[in-house]
Amino acid sequence: MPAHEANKVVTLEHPSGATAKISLFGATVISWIVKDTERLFVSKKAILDGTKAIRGGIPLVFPIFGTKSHIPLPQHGFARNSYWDYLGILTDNDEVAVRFALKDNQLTKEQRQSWPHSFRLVYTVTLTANTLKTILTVKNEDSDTLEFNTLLHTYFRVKDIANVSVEGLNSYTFTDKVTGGTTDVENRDKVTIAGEVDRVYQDVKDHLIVNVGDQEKLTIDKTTMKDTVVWNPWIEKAKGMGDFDDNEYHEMICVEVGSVAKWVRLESGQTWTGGQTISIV
Ligand code: TA6
Repeated sequence: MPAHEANKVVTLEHPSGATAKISLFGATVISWIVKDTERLFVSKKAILDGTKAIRGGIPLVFPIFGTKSHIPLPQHGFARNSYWDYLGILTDNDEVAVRFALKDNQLTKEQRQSWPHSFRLVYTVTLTANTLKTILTVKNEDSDTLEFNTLLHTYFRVKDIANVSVEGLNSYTFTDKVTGGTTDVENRDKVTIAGEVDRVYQDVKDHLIVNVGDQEKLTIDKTTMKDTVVWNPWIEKAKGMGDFDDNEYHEMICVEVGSVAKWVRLESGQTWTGGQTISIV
């Protein structure tokens, strides 16, 4: 049986000095350091005792995005609130990877009642000198078809949100949660943040650029993840989160790749694979 150590954190170390840390709780990436700089944001008020999803890093959203009236699971599903099994570390001379697994038999009775499917998730985090790849596979081990949403809820650390922009979203339709779910079409080459932003851009191309300030940029190359969410809580929503400091909205932006606008259908016995590679340019 693979190790299952509650509250444990796995550290990946690359010969270049790059490191990553992943909590077994939610298989949440909670740190990614490249060139001695932390690239992910984790709130200083994040709860790390397993009683709440970690506020920051890369929470893994599955099997629902948001809430669904007909599926009484907590917001964003159970994957980020569950202890995953540690499957081990693989290294070669250029990359170091770790794998985690979550199966239906690790869920609570309530979770199984809310989402009664036999499944197996395997999540692989791979570190190289200047990239972090996070790939999820979903195996339908049931006799029936299942449907799911999934999303990598990545919190990028930035020095000042005023100097941040996201490129690659121009011309895409988005649903705007801030305006109550209206849809619109993005017309900016660079999406900037000057207030609360909570948008699901649909069917977006796979290559995005996040300018994080000081002439530094990251790229996101997504695979099989159709949509991209851009989120910053700004002042009022920041005040409303107990696990987020009132002023931390200045220091983060969420650019989240996922398949959330539509359900992903998975036939019995089928496997789905999707994820992202984030690169420091
Ligand atoms: O990804 C954006 C979003 O869906 C926002 O609407 C906001 O709710 C955010 O996720 C954080 O959700 P959480 O459940 O982690 O507080």
